[in-house]
Amino acid sequence: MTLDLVTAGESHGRELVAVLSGVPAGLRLDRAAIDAELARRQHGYGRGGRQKIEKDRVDVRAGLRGGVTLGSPLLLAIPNRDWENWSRVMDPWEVDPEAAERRRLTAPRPGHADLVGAWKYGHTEDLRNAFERASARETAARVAAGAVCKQLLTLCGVSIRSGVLALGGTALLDGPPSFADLEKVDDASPLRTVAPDRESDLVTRIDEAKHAGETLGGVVGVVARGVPPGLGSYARWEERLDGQLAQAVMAVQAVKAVAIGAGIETASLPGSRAHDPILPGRGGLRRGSNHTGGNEAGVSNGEEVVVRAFMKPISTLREPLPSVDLATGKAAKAAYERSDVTAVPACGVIVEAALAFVLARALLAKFGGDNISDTLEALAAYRRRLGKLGPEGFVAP
Ligand code: EPS
Repeated sequence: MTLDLVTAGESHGRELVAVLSGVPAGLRLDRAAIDAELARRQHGYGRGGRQKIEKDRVDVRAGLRGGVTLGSPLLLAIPNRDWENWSRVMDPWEVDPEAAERRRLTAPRPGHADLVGAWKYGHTEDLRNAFERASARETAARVAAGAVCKQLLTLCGVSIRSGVLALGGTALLDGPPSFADLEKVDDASPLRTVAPDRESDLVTRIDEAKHAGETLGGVVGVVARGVPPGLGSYARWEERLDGQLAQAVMAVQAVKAVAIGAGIETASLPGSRAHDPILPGRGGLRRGSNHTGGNEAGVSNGEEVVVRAFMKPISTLREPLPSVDLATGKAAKAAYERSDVTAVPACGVIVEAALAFVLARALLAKFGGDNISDTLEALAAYRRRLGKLGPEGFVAP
């Protein structure tokens, strides 16, 4: 049984849902911890009016009894509060034609799903049919599922952190972050950056962008510590852990590039400086550096798993770019509805969830277990097998 995630739901529909199947039975879930992840995703300076409406909370509808997983698929639902204002436009069975007409969109935004969605699915009449699903609101469902994966990972000794490394062209940290860099991030700060003392300048930058009808992108770093060596495989290309991570992170809305470790920087270094020396350590092997970001040959090597995601600016602009009205075929300004100026701080939380899902899936693929205690026993046996030739910190207790 493999860990599997499907999400469903439209941005202004009744709710978002995630079906997470393959979670072992016997895992006690903490509901408040899932809600806390949802709240972290909603936090961050630069969000628009929608976040004032929503207060995301998880509702677990299946797969759980008395707070403990049953081994059956988990159904996680996050109601959309805004549904109240949109039900006549978005009702699954009966749409009010006048209300829908008022909300109809025909001039696609460059960079959003509008145009490709119209072409691919035949949504030319009303682009809303494309972008409602493409909206980054969907990431609330991924974060809820990721929060469940994090609870499983915590039992296995894995923790994940994230932070903003750059925003709107201002870099706060060059190169890949370490877990220690991300420990400087204050979740309660306006922007969740690695340099909290510089956030007030960035807040001003966001205010200026808002005033100018602009949007801003940036870079987030996410690091997982305590990942057992041996997740993923070089034996089959599709099982390579770095490939799985890149796919899941690139699949976050507006992410246009992904780097594992110092993947970008090592391209310009000679081999002698690019690779991480293997050294004798205290009770295990240690590495002289972690340029590889915890991944060698598509397999975790026990070092911190380090990922950077590069996010483009949000494509809904108050000063819209040139487009074509698909109803008339004539030049027009792209559609505008309220939007965020930036969602880079939220992107960090979402990439954490993407990492949590991929690492939990790879961990369950290696250690299996219909019940969580089977998984933990298999992990402990593996730890014993590696013994003193395993990575420092992952040796027999
Ligand atoms: C989004 C547009 C905005 C964002 C939304 C993503 O929503 P609305 O159209 O309702 O103003 O706020 O993100 C969220 C709602 C969220 O919870 O992250 C888009 O078009 O991608």
